[in-house]
Amino acid sequence: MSNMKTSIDPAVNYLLPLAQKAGIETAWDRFEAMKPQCGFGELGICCRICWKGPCRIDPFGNGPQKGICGADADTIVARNLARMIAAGAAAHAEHGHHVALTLLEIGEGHALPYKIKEEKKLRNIAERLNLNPEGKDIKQVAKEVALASLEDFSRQKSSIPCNWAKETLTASRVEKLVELGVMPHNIHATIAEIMHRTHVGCDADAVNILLGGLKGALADYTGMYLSTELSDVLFGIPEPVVTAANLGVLKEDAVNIAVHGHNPLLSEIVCDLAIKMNEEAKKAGAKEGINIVGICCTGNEVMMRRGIPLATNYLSQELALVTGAVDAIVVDVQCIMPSLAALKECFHTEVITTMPGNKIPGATHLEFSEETALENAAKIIKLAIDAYKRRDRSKVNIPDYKETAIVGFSAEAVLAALSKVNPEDPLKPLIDNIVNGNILGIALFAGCNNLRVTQDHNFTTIAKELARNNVLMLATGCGAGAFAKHGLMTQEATEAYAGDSLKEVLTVIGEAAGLNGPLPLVLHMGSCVDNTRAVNLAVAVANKLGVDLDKLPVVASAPEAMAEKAVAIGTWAVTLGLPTHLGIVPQVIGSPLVTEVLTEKIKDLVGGYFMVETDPKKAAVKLVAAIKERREGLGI
Ligand code: MSK
Repeated sequence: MSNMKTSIDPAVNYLLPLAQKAGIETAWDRFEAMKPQCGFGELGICCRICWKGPCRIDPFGNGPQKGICGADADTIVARNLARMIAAGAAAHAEHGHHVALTLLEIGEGHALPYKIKEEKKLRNIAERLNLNPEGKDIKQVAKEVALASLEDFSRQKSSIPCNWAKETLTASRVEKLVELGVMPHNIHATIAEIMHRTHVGCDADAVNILLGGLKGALADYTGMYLSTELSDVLFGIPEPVVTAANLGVLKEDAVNIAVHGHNPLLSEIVCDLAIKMNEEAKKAGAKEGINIVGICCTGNEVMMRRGIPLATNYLSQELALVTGAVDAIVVDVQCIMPSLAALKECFHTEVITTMPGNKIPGATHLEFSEETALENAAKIIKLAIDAYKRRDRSKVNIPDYKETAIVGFSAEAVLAALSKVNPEDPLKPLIDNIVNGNILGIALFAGCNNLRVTQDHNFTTIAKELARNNVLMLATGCGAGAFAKHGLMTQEATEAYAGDSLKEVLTVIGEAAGLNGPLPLVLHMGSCVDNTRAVNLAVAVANKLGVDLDKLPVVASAPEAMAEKAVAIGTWAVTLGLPTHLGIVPQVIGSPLVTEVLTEKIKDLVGGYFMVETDPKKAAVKLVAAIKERREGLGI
């Protein structure tokens, strides 16, 4: 392996040598074997969209400067980027579509093992979507909200923006996006539009393609927003809960079931049923019964809503199995390494895929449907209990590492905590402290792990620097997982790393909210689909101040971005007006034009822009500078 440290996670550093000794291959080995990675791909100048190719542009100017069809580097880079955004948007769209369809079925009275947990939130959503819920039966409201959400996948009139985009942004942002022609009217149509315009022989104007990409990113935002809000309706609004993170949450004397992926529709039922089937596990010899743990964003979902501990984040998912203590890993969609099934050969673990469009050769496929969710979950738990009986105790190596994490800071939970300080005007304490400088600004950490950097290192380094500078921090996805694993979602972290004024504010709010101490240093806002929770809060602040989002001292950072979804999220963050940091060099720099548009010119259009900085300390300096520039703009 190279000299770059693989991870700062002690559990990873404990297990990786064991894996290597046992000849078990992990992502880190495959990353090494892949080197040197394709330079054309890294620069984004490889085109594979037709069978005349593949074509690639010579970045040094000596070889071909155009593909066989005549597309130049700008066109190729812009097309590749737009297609990544479309793929990210498709992932979130499918997630949101699935949840909305489930809500519709509930509204129509179908017998499903789900119920509406948050009636008040559902009615609030209905009001927000102008559906006038007053006096209506809750099932009727569910049906109308589901149909209004599904309309965002089916509307044919391109002049009418998606409901969830129009009703969740500031009026001035909506106006700007409509004016730019990047407001989506239909999520699926917008994805299809990108796939069409980037087809061979279509849009060759890089800037025009990028505008299509912004529209795709806003389609992604729309799908994400409705996913999160409707999931809250069905499964509950997250509230602060104390739990734990890292592989030490696995238990030697329990049937350990890891839930992994993104969609809570199955994992919620597995969690419910695990309580009921606990005795069965005990009868099988597991003294501590069933222990559900989470990985990646299904992990974040159940951690936020139920306090289920998080085993690990994206990059170390294979190592969960290397502990030899996971009896079943149940996966749904997205960010699941196909290599998990191969690990099944070395351990007793049942690797169970559940979604029709997400199968892995070698895994056990147990198809999930909403109608049969209870039976599916029961079968999964039975498979896990059987596997537990086969567990080879000599192969069990649970690293003794776990950290406390206080998680569950939905927008509602943050407002509830603030309302303890000022019941009449909950946002006032937050805004006052931003205005007086006690809080310099707000940073949203999002995104994945990426092997190109030391796992979790960028997240923790930037966060400690921002904390020192009194920046309030929110996190989602595998970034949130990183902070949870490294103890930065604790009150102790606030004491240790927050600047004096930030510490004071977090203490006042935390004490008022009954936490007997400060709020944690980084607030866990959920899975990667939940980034819209941060927008919810930012829009409330912007509306209260009477400014648009691009005026707020709010920044975003994806220090280890990896997935197409992260590309889509980063792009909508920029489109909504946020300076957005990437800690990984994006695959666009083969086009100076595209690079310039994304990092500079776009600022004139939407206010936001990308900043690329791979050094986490320098990234923190740049993020603080961006916040200060916004503060100056506001005259504070
Ligand atoms: S799981 S998209 S690695 S955050 Fe949401 Fe993590 Fe990124 Fe997947």
